[in-house]
Amino acid sequence: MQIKGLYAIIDNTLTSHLSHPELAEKILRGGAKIIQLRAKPSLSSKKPAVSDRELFETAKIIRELTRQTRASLIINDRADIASAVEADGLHLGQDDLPLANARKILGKNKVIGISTHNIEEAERAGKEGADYIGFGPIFSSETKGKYIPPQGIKSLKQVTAAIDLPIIAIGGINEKNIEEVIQAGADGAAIISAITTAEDITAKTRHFVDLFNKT
Ligand code: 3NM
Repeated sequence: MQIKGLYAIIDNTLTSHLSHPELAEKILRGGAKIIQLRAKPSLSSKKPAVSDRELFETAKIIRELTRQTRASLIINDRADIASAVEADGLHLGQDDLPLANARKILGKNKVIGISTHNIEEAERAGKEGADYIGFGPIFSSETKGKYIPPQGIKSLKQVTAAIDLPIIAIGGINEKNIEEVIQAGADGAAIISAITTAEDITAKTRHFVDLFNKT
């Protein structure tokens, strides 16, 4: 699969009235070709995280939706769930399973990406064999949960110049600032709130998909 363009994250942290499959359906209808399932416990309530079975069932439904729309599915954090639903890939954070171990579970043919928050982490992820690098937060983001200082466009430019892997920029990306992100050399943009909180999620997704198709 090609890691390029809109990378839409299916996360209902800010829109808990929609289930993950409902969000995925709207976003896929907007033409997204890469989606990531990110099921974290809600930040605002004390609800526990979803059970493994529930996560698996959700991932299975979304896998089917991506098959119907010829989109790729990446699972956040969980190599076991990625493997169980035959996802296209896995996305790891700095505190998740080490890449080499996740690779053993998933094999060479699955895509594995890593979240990085500075150039050193990005370079390390490249050396460890990541297939793509998530870099951020570029701008300040309400969605992440844990506060990480925004890295800005200047750092994004440094990373895109230094690392010869697809770079997916993340964090606070919206309609107003996405051009800057593309001009900084990012191969794609991972977006949550600018899509999930839109009045028309499908139309907003389509807007971002078209923007990348133009470039
Ligand atoms: N990871 P939004 S920022 C999930 O910097 C996530 O690694 C980040 O959501 C990182 O598009 C972020 O609403 C949140 O800002 C992205």
